Amino acid sequence: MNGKEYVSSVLEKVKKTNPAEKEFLDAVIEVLNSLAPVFDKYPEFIKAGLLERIVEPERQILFRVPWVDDNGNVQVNRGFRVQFNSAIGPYKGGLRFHPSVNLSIIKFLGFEQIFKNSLTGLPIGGGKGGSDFDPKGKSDNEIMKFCQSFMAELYRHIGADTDVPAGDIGVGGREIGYLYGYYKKISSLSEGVLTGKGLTYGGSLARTEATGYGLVYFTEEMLNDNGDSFKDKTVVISGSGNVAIYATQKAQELGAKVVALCDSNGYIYDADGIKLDVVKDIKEVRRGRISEYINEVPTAEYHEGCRGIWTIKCDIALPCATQGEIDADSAKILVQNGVNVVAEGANMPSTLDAIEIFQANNVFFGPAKAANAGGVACSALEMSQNSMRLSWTFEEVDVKLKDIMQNIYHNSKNAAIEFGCDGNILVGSNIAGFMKVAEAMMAQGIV
Ligand code: NDP
Ligand code: 2IT
Repeated sequence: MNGKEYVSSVLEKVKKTNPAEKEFLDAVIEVLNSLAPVFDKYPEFIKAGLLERIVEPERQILFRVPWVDDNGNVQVNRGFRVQFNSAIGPYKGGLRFHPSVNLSIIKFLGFEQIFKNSLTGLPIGGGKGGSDFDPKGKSDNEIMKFCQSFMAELYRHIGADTDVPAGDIGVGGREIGYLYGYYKKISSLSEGVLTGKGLTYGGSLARTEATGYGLVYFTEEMLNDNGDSFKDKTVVISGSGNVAIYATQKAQELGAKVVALCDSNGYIYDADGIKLDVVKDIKEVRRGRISEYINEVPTAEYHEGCRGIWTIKCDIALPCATQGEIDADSAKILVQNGVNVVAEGANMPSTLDAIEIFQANNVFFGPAKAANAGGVACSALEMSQNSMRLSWTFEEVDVKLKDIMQNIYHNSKNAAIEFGCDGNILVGSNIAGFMKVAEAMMAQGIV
């Protein structure tokens, strides 16, 4: 059996055994489609059933999360933790709280996380979790009650050397604080069981900024490598959460003009460049909606519906909201408008069709697992600091983050060259991420 035949036989099996899991299947297709040349070079991987094992999570935990709202009503949500692969280190990956969360979404995120974490060069395995809980419109007390009930079950499955969750959509500093406090109470352990912690109880400087900054460091390296940079570029960034805000900040620092941001209701367009202090006040302090921006900046425009953001002419597009936010139609419009670079801050924001369109039109494409690895990389640096019981300065962490992002770019580029796909960072990142996990799994026997 050659590499191509092996990959398609495993894909068929994954489709048959996970029929209703669209997001998970898309993520598996995207990775496996890059790997055929690896199996031609290392047929021993086929004999070891490496792919069959890697597409099956080591463990999937589903649980009931009951809590009482401010009106005294009992609410029930579903909790998830998928511990996907621990070949190179403890399971590591965020928790997402969003009403759309289901097993397919958590599995796609966990699967991506395996290769992303490997690309960071740090010893962390892949996992993901979350709940269909909707934090929007909930009081602080309700958020705390939910987090405590969620942790009342999760705590028995995690630990500083077992599985280390962090934030993702709907989970930021506030939620991590409530989750950590309850873990400590019921386990009696003060340990680095979560990352993204507050600075007063073991958090790392620069973790808040890390995903957005890392995305821009990665993209700047890709641009520099092609004789270009962020300076004077027009940039569209989707989302207005953690990743979008700090991507905007770093892109502006490098001389770009960021003209648009969005949330799930609509987008703002500010031809003069987004005023980030206004956005931070709305989103981080008031937990408001992006539409409020035009109250403070009346020269800007607000449009209902988030897809319209991709009709804005730009040189660089950084999708930083959620999966599937750029479909083929949006990709075509971006290309018609002359986009030169698309780098993914969100996980799987471009559909498989959209990626094909970018590649067919020679758009420089930075895939999520490479471009947004800065967040989890900094999480691993938080784990290191917790183990040492020491803290590094912001500058020390930032220098390490930048170095990691530049290495991810070059390792992905070099893997693409080695396997005959020069210039294809998507294929290169899949192969580079896969190789380390594969070698670790080969060394550890059939487990
Ligand atoms: P936040 O919760 O801070 O922000 C999410 C943003 O995306 C909000 O503006 C939100 O709008 C918008 N959004 C969420 N869902 C949708 C949707 N269905 N349609 C349109 N807009 C939506 O999350 P993060 O910034 O942390 O995460 C953003 C993306 O980055 C996710 O894909 C996440 O997996 C990825 N990521 C995050 C990392 C991190 O360290 N935080 C690390 C690596 C990747 P609204 O307020 O209306 O919901
Ligand atoms: O998708 C991601 O990489 C994250 N949400 C960050 C995970 C982490 O453990 O910091």
